Amino acid sequence: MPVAIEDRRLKPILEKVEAGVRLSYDDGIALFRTSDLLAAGYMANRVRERRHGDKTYFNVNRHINPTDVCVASCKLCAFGKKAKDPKSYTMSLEQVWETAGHGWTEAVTEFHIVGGLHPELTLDWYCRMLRGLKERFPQVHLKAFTMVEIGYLARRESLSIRETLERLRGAGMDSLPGGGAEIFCERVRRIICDHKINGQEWLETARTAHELGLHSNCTLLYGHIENEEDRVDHLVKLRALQDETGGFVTFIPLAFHPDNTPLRHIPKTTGFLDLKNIAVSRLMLDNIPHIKAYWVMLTPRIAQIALRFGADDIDGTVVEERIYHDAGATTSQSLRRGELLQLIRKAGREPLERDTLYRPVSRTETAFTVLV
Ligand code: V47
Repeated sequence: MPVAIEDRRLKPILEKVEAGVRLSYDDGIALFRTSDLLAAGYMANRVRERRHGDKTYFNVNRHINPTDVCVASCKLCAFGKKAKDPKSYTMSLEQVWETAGHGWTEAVTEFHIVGGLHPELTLDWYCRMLRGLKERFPQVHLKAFTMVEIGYLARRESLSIRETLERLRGAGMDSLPGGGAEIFCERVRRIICDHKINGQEWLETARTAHELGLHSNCTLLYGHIENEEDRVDHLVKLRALQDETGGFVTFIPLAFHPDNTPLRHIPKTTGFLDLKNIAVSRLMLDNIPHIKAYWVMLTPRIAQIALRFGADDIDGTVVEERIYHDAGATTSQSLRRGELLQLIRKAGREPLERDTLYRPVSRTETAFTVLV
């Protein structure tokens, strides 16, 4: 199909995309630098449709954030609080289990569980939390703990990453979400999140999880002080690890939300940059099956457009989102299943409810079956 490419530097990239050839680091830089967003979007959409046709995935999930107490003081974050802050909270185990059951009449298939780096919650506490959730909600997939939380727990318990992951898996952890990767470049990491594990440690933790047979997602945080080289370097590192392990399921580009953070002087990302990140990640990450347009972060309007710029997933019902809303997100905290269906259909795509590992889900109003 003929396509108008205004930026002539993109022609060799188009040829590679049409031939299914892997893009180079320099191609990634050219894509980030071009203002020809429509050409980048066209190419990403070609790749997306080759892999998934019109299919657009979503799930019925619930976020649970057991605590916002965090020993780190990352400049990118508006969620974490010190234990002595009267506005901080830590749920009891009973409160976690009770929260899990609140919300919709629509049965959830996934709990997405992340929280601050709490100085006193032990590995045993987290294992009891997972076991209690599995007892009460045996059919629900537990996607829990960023690589950063795993690294912190391991250090506090003087255990290896492998042993920490094994214990959590034994207690019911089914997979890991993609958060905490931010940007692997140490120059940037030192400024935005210097209290976290470094980029190499994030990748090593993901590698260990994958070696144990656990799947995970991965992310990149853009729109703060990083540059195009930092973004492409990050994507290339994820791609290299995926070549080795095949353990990443979905990539989620995350737009920085500056409100209520020490970096609040940084302007919010534009729709242009948001769509560019979706498109470039689809084009660069040729070995990661899914690209998610996280509607909470992008707004449902931009997420819908992203489904024509490389994304094939829109995340889920969420029910109660805190991390982005603490940082000024103006989106709703939840969407109903019917609203997600409408969003996808109105973008001319075919909605497909999935579980966390992308097996199709069939449901009545209050129950579901994972079709294997
Ligand atoms: O780890 C924190 C980021 C992540 C801010 O795996 C911020 O399916 C922007 O990882 N502005 C949490 N971003 C969210 C996340 C996620 C979301 C949806 C789906 C999945 C998945 C994962 O959000 C954090 C951090 O990288 N973050 N603060 C902020 N002010």
